[in-house]
Amino acid sequence: MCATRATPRQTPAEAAGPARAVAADIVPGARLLPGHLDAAAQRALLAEIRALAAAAPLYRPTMPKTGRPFSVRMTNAGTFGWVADRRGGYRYERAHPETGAPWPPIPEPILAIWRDVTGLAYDPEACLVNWYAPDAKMGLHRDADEEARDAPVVSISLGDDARFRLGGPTRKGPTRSLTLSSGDVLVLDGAARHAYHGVDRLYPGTSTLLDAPGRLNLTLRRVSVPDTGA
Ligand SMILES: O=C(O)CCC(=O)C(=O)O
Ligand SMILES: [Mn+2]
Repeated sequence: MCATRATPRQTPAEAAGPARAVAADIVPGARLLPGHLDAAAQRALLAEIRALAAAAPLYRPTMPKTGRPFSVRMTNAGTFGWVADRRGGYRYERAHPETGAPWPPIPEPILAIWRDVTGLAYDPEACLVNWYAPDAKMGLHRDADEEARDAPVVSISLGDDARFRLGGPTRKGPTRSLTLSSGDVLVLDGAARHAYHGVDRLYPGTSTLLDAPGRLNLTLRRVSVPDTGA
């Protein structure tokens, strides 16, 4: 599977040590699936994301406290989209904050990845698309705006490698870094579902999937508590 990875050279993080298969050792419930998507699947997904971004353009959310813009540009698919601004803080909305249009549905191939890696009977309701330009990053945070607190979060990486930091339940606790490469899928379940995490940096030029240096990340989340019939 790794043979299909579009990473022509080692990143500093990879050169530094065995950072690829350790996600589960950092926080129980974190499962890294390196190279889960082969090159053809990555290209197919990219076409889906381009169509999605044509309908729901990438935009820059702003920090609720300071009003400063994120370095990451975002859009969403699904019933709910994750948004952030001074007016309402971090939250889910049914419509794009700039166009006012409902988010497009989550493309079927993306739902298929969720079903494949989680084995769950219910689907995600939000697919956050993060676009990282080469100098973009995402600070340490927890995904905590969902009612469905026990549903896993599934994260899909496309494009250049990124240094992902994964910690524990407190912001100040120990963290470990791992490299996320194009085609990797990371499942945050159990304790890891509530762990602090962030993206420290990109390694521009490590993937040839995208036309320009940068990285796309898809984060799939269940927002409302699923009816499991229990
Ligand atoms: O880009 C990533 O790998 C992580 C994204 C993330 O944590 C988020 O969107 O909440
Ligand atoms: Mn997150």
